[in-house]
Amino acid sequence: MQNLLTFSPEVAAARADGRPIVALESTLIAHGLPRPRNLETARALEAVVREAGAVPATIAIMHGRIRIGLDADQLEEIATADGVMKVSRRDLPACIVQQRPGATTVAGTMIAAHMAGIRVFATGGIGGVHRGAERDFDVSADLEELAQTPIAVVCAGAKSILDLPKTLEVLETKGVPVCGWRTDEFPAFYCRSSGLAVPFRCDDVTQMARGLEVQRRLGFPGGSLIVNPIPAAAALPEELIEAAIHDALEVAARAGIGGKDVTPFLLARIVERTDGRSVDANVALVMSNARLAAELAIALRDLRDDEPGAQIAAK
Ligand code: PSU
Ligand code: MN
Repeated sequence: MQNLLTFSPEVAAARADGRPIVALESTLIAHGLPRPRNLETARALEAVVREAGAVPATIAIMHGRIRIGLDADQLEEIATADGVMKVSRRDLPACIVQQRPGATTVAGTMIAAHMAGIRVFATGGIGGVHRGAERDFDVSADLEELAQTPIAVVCAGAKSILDLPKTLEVLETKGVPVCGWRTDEFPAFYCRSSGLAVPFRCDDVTQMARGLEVQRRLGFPGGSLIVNPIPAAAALPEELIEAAIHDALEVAARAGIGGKDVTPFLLARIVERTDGRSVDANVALVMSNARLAAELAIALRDLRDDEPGAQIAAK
């Protein structure tokens, strides 16, 4: 399978030296943020990971290869080309054989990152159980991926375009640890709180790394979700966002949007309805997640075998 992967020189060197690497997704860039902020953000995310002392690996599909780390031209292509495919698990084979440019979702990025030996991934929000899923069965493949692929995903929770209580229920059923970073509540992307409790809270990055290491040594197949609330200064008022989401859901239903188009459609509509304020918030939270992911990747590298959590797990 390794021959499906192409590493950028920067990521290849980091792997050879055992330096901490943070995976970054590309659907957020191609389909989640409007131009030109998307490309600026893609670059800024890589910069913040480097500043924090780790190596960024933005992941996308190009020319029939899974690219782990993009150069400047490739990053620009993913951000500006028309017809970039949104690639989740089920889309990967077709995207590769048809040699189409593809932007990987949370699920797609987790698969690629795991193949590349990367353990930590930063994004904005995950996909989840959509409102009304009891009727249309719209449940993101991201949840299934978290259940089966061992990557730590750092995100700002999920938008309330989703049904957040149902999303948390599915994560529990599938045995995915959800860890609140310095919070007791599951964050709602643009807002710091959702009124829903997280099962675990963690205030220390080394403890979080230990938890991931224990999970690995237990032989659990799946990943973890680390939820990091949007920085307070960037959070949006709940009324503003709820009104925008309401409107977006209505318009999507009327227009008969379905399948993989639902999430990008809702995101674009929310940008319009908030006069772009949602974009500033989105950029701020994903930057904060990238920084935390870098700290976590560094803490994972620095874990020592004789640490208490590690010893217990080894027996
Ligand atoms: N949620 C966001 N912004 C995003 C996405 C989700 O707040 O850009 C993207 C991610 O790439 C996620 C995907 O993996 O949408 C989920 O799509 P779907 O709901 O079709 O599974
Ligand atoms: Mn869906």
